[in-house]
Amino acid sequence: RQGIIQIMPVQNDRQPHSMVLMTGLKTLFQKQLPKMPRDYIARLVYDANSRALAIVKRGYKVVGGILFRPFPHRGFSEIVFFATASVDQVKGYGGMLMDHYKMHIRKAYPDMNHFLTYADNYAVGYFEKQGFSKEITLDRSVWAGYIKDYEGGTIMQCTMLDKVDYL
Ligand code: 1VU
Repeated sequence: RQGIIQIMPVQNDRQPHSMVLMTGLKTLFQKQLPKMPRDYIARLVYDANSRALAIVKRGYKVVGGILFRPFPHRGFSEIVFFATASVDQVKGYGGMLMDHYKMHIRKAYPDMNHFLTYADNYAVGYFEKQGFSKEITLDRSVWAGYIKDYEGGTIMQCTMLDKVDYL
């Protein structure tokens, strides 16, 4: 199984394997997002309302991850944390993970077409490449008070089009 990479859905269901992957995600985000308070990252990773996809090597080693909070009744999902491990950056893992996330949302929540995120300023270019824009077309009343507001971040939106097959 050496070198095998999988993308696995993760949530706090108290299963031992999920705990291993959540700890891996927490460690990854704490390392890659050093400006975020460590306990804040831990709290959100283990939160029962958080969902994640992890890029996993050999069944347990987390080398990339996306943590998100779906709001199905509001039609959007917030991307809370997104990172790949330093040694694995610029290998296409980030793009692969974002594509997989879009596909995952389309399957799990067919009526959810919007993603919002507070991007770190230096990651804005990256998110633009993944289809995000600084132009927020979703009405403020839909998301205000739901998503986490970060100082020094730029709010960005991505909208999936019905006619595009992300699956
Ligand atoms: O497709 P191309 O080859 O043309 O481009 C690549 C890559 O060159 C480009 N890219 C960027 N472009 C502009 N600004 C950047 N900062 C940037 N980083 C990469 O994007 C294309 C895809 O690259 P990739 O699929 O190889 O992506 P990585 O695996 O390198 O992952 C990118 C991230 C940003 C996730 C990675 O560099 C990382 O973990 N950085 C540290 C943590 C971070 O900044 N995360 C985002 C913070 S915002 C947040 O968490 C709230 C959501």
